Amino acid sequence: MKFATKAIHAGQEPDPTTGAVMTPIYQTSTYWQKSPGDHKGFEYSRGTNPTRVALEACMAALENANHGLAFSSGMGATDAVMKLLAPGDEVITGNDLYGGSYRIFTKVYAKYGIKFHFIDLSKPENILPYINDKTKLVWIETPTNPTMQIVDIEGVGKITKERNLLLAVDNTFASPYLQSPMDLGADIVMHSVTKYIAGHSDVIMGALLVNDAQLYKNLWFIYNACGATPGPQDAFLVLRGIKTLHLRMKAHCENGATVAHFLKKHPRVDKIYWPGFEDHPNHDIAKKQMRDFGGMVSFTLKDADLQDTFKVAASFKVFTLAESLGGVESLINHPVSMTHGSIPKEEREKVGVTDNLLRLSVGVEDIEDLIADLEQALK
Ligand code: P1T
Repeated sequence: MKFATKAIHAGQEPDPTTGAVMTPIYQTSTYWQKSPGDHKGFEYSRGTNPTRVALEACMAALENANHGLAFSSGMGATDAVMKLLAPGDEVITGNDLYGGSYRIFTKVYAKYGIKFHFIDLSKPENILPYINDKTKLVWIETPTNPTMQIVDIEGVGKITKERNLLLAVDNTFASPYLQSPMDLGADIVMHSVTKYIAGHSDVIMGALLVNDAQLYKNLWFIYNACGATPGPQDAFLVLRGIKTLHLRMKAHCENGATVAHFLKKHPRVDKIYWPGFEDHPNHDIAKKQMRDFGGMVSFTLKDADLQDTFKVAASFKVFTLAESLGGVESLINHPVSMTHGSIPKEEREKVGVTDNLLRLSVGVEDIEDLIADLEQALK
């Protein structure tokens, strides 16, 4: 099956009891057993719930993976991957990441004896000097949040395969519509489902998608033992949102490209971060591993300090000033004070997360209204 057909049908058979075409919200915590252990495959909803099982199968199909696990947030999914590790293990990751990922690595897992190397991942071979016998996992985000760096998944995957390391890819910014890390050598694909997959800014959820049966078993153990699993209402909302993922992504990409080109010519804009530009440092890799360039665009304001940037951020009328991304509505975010506040100034400034940086999640509204809003706000 191709992408759109999977988005609409994968994991979703008519309900066996009633024939309901849409997967019902199985609002139950527990399930009847005829005699102890004799049940219909469901025992307790922390571990399995039919609405969530349908969603997990659909997300796995979209990522070309054998197994899916839904978590109560993207951070819950990341947390489960970290729990595969033991004190003394080492992780290699990028120097531009969602602030919450940086926070859980440095403030939670470093305390448990796990060492993280935050490095420039613009070339796969950059990881080589950091690999030693304690290295267990390479964690990459591509495109990165918020400076839209592109990491060569296939290149990193070759290195991790040869050395028997796990490769996890946070595919949130691209979505499965634009990029398939499993086909490029990833062992684990992670999503903040909250974003493009759910698509309507009304759910917080995460996911892990894997191929290897033992890895799935290990992650399922953590999922059930630690319990960061979402409820059936949220699973239903995501199943509903996912059916239009392909339609939404086409519109996000089209509007994102128009916005990026508009900003590039604007006299108040200094740097612009969008992988579709030929002069983006890893444009060739983006072209190779992505099917389009997405709806996320970041830029800096020329000669602007924090107060000037706040003023512009608060001047939008169609773009809403808010954290998050990937919903149908356009959002503007100030990373330094909002999503990336937990990254120390000297760390974030090395990769361009400066006081004058703004990040747009370009939605699917009429493009003329988005451009007019940018024009008036930048004045
Ligand atoms: O918010 P949550 O569903 O827990 O997902 C965390 C997360 C993980 N990975 C990436 C790349 C993300 O962007 C996020 C969440 N990001 C935002 C809320 C944001 O505005 O950037």
